[in-house]
Amino acid sequence: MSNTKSAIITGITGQDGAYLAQLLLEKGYTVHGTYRRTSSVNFWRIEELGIQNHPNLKLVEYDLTDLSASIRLLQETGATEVYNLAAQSFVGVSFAQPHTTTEITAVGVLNLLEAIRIVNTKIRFYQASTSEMFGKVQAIPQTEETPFYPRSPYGVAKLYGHWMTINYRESYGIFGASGILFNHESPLRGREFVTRKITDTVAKIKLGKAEVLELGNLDAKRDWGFAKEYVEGMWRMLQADEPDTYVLATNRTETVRSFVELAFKAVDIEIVWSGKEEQEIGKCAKSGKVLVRINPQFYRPAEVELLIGSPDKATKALGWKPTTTLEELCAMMVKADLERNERGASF
Ligand code: NDP
Ligand code: GDR
Repeated sequence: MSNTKSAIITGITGQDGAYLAQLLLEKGYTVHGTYRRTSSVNFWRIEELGIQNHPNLKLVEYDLTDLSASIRLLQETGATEVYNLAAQSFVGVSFAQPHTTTEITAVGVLNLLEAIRIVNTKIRFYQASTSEMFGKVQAIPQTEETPFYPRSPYGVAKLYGHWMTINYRESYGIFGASGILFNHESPLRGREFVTRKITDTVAKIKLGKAEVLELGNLDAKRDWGFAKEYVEGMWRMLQADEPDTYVLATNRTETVRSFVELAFKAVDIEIVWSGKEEQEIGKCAKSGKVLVRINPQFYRPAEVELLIGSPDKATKALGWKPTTTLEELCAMMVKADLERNERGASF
C-alpha cells in the first residue's frame, strides 16, 4: 500500500535535513524541504544523495524567524508531520552572534509551535534538541532525567526550544517530540565542525594539498554517532503513540585527540604527541613532520568537556539502536574526503 503522508523538513540544506529527506522519500512521503534564500545555491547535500530531482521532493523557500511565513508554510503544504531541523547550529558562532542564534534557534521554534496551534493542532512536531543542553554535565551518562546546564548561547537557545515543545505538548495537547541528540557526523557534515574539519584536512595532507591541521581543545570528549542512523530515530519518535523526549547517543565517548589519531590511521599515518595544552603538537611517527598543532583561536569562551549519552529509553520504546562504530564512521568520512579532494569538489 502506498504511503501518502506529507512532511515538512526545515533545514533541508543541512546534514540531517538531507538524510531525513532521503529516508522519508524512501518511505513514500511527499517531502516539503525548506531552504533559505541565499545568493548562491546550497543544495550539494541532496545532490550528493541523488534526491534533488525526486518527484515527491518539493523545495520551499522559508525562513524560520518569520511567524507569518511559518503559518503559511503549514497552511499551503497541508503536511501532517513537521521536523524542525533548521537552526544556527554552530556552537562557536553562537558566542559571536548570540542574538541571531536566539532568533533562529530559540524563537524560531516558537514560531512553528504557534503556527501549529493556529493552523492544525493535529500536526506532529519534532524538535531537534541537543546534548549541548547538558553542557557542564551533572551525571554520567546523560539521560532524559539529567539536569541541564548549557554552556553556550546555542545551548541556552536550544533549551528554550526544548521546553517550549514540552510546554505546547502539555498546554495544547500538541504532539511535540523532542530528540536530545548527541553529536552525529557523516560525509555530509559541514566543514566547520571538528570531525569533518579533521577528515577533510587529513585527506588534503595525504594528497599534498595541506601541510598542517590546526585545532583548539583536543581534550574535549564527545559521543559521536552516524547521522544517517539518527534521522531514523527522529522518524520513529513521530510514529510513537505518545509524544515524548528521547536521547539518541552511542554511549561511547572519545577525545578530539583520539578522533585525529583515527583519521590519520585511515590514511596509514601514525601520530605521536608531545608538549602540553596550547604547545601540544602531533608529529608523523615516520618522518617527524609536524602535522597537528594548536591554534588558540579555536578555543571557546566556555567549553563542554564531556558528553556521553544513554540511548536506553529510545532502544526500549522505539527499537532504535546505533550500529556504526566510530572507527567505521571516521574511515567513511576520510574516504569521502579523499575522493572529493581528488576531484576538486568545493564542499
Ligand atoms: P546544519 O547546520 O547542517 O543545518 C542547519 C540547517 O538549518 C541548514 O539547512 C540551514 O540553512 C538551516 N537554517 C539556518 N538558519 C535558518 C533560518 N533562519 N531559517 C530557515 N532555515 C535555517 O545542522 P545539522 O543538520 O547538523 O543539524 C540539524 C539540527 O539538529 C539542528 O537544529 C542542530 O542544531 C541539531 N542538532 C544537531 C546535532 C549534530 O550533531 N549534527 C546534534 C544535536 C542537535 P542554510 O544551509 O541556509 O544555512
Ligand atoms: P559541538 O561540535 O560543539 O559538539 O556541536 P564541534 O564539532 O564544533 O566541536 C566538538 C568539540 O571539538 C572541539 N574542537 C573544535 N571544534 C571545532 N569546530 N573546530 C576546531 O578546530 C576544534 N578544536 C577542538 C570543540 O571545542 C568541541 O569541544 C555539535 C553541533 O552539531 C551542534 O549543533 C550539536 O547540537 C552538538 O554537536 C551536539
